[in-house]
Order: sequence, then structure tokens, then C-alpha cells
Amino acid sequence: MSTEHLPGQVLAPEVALPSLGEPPLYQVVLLNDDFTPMEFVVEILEKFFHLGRLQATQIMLHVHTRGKGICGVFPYEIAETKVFQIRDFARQHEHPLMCTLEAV
Ligand code: TYC
Repeated sequence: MSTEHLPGQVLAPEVALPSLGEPPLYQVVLLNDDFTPMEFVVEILEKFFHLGRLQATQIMLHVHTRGKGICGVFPYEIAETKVFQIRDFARQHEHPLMCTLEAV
């Protein structure tokens, strides 16, 4: 289908130019379980969120004691990619670690 306008036709601005606000943000949430080793969780936080050892350990311990915790906040596609990568990495190492997305 052609996208050319008919001569003299003018598109309403809201149709021609969708507003470009900030993208909605999503938090990547890590869930506790009884089996995944603490050291493995710390490695995940370092590897996928570029956290230092201290902050990664603090977040791991928060998840361990409180049941869940936020690893980072991102636009949807980045957050979704991190969730998939973490799930895959955990499965490759045969750990049941789970993480999810939550709208901010
Ligand atoms: N509870 C796990 C243990 O005692 C450690 C753990 C922490 C697992 C955080 C998952 O998201 C998690 N080995």
C-alpha cells in the first residue's frame, strides 16, 4: 500500500507524529529459591548487571532474606532480554533460579 498522500491531503499531527516520550520502564526482579548457590547468584548480578562484588552480594542477601529483589530498571526490551539471558544461564548450570519483569 502506498504511503504517499493524495494531493492537498494533510495528516493530522497526532497521526503523523506519534509523541516520543520516555519509554516505560520495567524492573528486573530476582526471586529466591532454596537451591541456587549464593555464589552463583552473585556471579549473575555481576555478569548481567555490571555490579561490583559488594553490591551484588547485598542484593543477593536481600533476595535470600526477603524473597525477591530488584536487580535493575530498564526499557522493556532490555529488561526482557536480561530475564531471558538469566533464565538460560541458570538452566545451563542446572539451577532453578527465576527472575521476572515488573512495570515500574
Ligand atoms: N536461597 C539461596 C540459598 O540459600 C540463595 C539464593 C539467593 C537463591 C537469591 C536465589 O535469587 C536468589 N542457597
